[in-house]
Amino acid sequence: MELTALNRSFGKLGAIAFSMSPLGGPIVRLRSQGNEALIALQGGHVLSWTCGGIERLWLSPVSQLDTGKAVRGGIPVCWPWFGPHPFDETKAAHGFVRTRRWEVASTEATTETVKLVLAYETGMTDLAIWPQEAEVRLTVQLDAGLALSLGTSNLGDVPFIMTQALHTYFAVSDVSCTMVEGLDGLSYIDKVDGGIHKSQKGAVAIEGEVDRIYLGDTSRLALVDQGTGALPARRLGITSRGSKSAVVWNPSVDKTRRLGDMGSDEAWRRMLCIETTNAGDDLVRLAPGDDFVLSVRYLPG
Ligand code: TA6
Repeated sequence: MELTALNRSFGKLGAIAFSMSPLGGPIVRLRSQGNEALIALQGGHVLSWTCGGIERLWLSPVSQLDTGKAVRGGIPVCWPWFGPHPFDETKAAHGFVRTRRWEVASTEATTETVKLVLAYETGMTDLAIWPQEAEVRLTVQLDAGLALSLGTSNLGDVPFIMTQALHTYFAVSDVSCTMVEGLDGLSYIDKVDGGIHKSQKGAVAIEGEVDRIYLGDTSRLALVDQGTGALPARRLGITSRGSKSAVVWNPSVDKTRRLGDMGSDEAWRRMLCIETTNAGDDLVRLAPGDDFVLSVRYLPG
């Protein structure tokens, strides 16, 4: 559906508007309580979230839309698998919906909150990659904070197992003075150290490349950015449901260079991924007709 029709059908004056992004694809802008979010129809991808006048997400300055490549930064939707494909390494990491065009299902705006629902239903082109019939829906709710719900429905007649993630790239003043609280005592898979299982002691500090899948109660986390002389300290609460895992990732300098799409070799200093997942041992099995929701809410303070 093109932009005029989208605005006619789903736009809400002053709250919800569709436009063409300078990144090269259609986006929707949500506004509520002086806060704003930008979401691309490609991948149901949240590109930006400003809250209290501060951009809370990191987005690579070289990101482009509609290039067939996933956008680096924001909140990628990794579905219907997280990380490498479970048994076919020729398939793209983190599933295939990041580069698909999602449809607008509904919009809603009140004085307190604004809501957008985007949906993607697997089709013929996907069967070769993933032979299941399913629909994935992303609900984005903007108010004093930002909430996302990722719902999956099994539309087929056979069960399937999936993993997934809301792979959020947070903007930080400097990753060396940033920590993640709420994971103390949990076991984690250390992907930088041969995938061995370790136990977290205290808050997670970021020293060198960090790529960890934490397992257990990850429902109440916090990003604690102590700030630098130039940039203020800030804290962000991260509460989730439907997840028994979480990922903390920072590529550091070598992987930043290998990725080649972070915008600069030093970009890793200004971002930290804290991902709400069903990953590692935290698998989701959906019987025919079943639904499953993974959700997260971000709130400053
Ligand atoms: O969630 C962490 C991770 O799995 C890292 O290993 C790294 O690969 C990152 O995701 C980015 O993946 P992408 O496919 O977006 O380049």
